[in-house]
This record gives sequence, C-alpha cells and structure tokens, in this order.
Amino acid sequence: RETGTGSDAALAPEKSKASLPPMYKVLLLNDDFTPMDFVVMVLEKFFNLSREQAMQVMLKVHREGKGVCGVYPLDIAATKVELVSAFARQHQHPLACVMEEN
Ligand code: NFA
Repeated sequence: RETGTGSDAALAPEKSKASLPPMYKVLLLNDDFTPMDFVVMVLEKFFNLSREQAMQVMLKVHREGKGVCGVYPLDIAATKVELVSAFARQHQHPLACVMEEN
C-alpha cells in the first residue's frame, strides 16, 4: 500500500481515513474577568463535560492561556463557537471561544 510517507516495507495496520471528516478543536481562551464558575458552567452545558472534567479544563485555560473543550467536525465546531460566544456576550463576560484545525 502506498502512503506517500516514505518507507513501505511492512507497513503497520492503518485504518482508512477516507470516510472521516476533517476535525476541528474548539478552545477557550483565558481572560482576567470571566468568573471561574461561569467557565465551568459553559463547559458542562455546551461540551457535556462532568463537573470534574469541566474544572480541569477551566484550570488548564486559567493557568496556560488556552485549553481544548472538544474536537468536532467543522459544522458542529463552528456552531459551538457561535453558541458559546453568544452566551458569554449575553452575560457580559469577555470569554473567547475559537476553533482550529486538528
Ligand atoms: N482567569 C479567570 C479568573 O481568574 C478565569 C478564567 C478561566 C477565564 C478560564 C477564562 C477561561 N477569573
């Protein structure tokens, strides 16, 4: 099988990616103003994380500047970004939600 990646003797088993859509990370970015409780609520509500998972992602964003909330096909990722951004705006928090290709 030709993969275009170089050596071809005894390739490891590899699932075809032909049917998989490109995937996009959805990230939250840190700021100095959004309350931690609000970020945890967003992660539970929009990304279906448990309280414990949400706390871990929130703290990663707080300490490292950004963190991955989930990985989705393009249309779902874009919808999450819009819903979270609108929700934060409605609550007058500057919380930023962005996507990037995986
Ligand atoms: N840095 C914010 C605070 O100290 C909390 C926060 C975490 C904001 C994650 C945005 C994202 N209140």
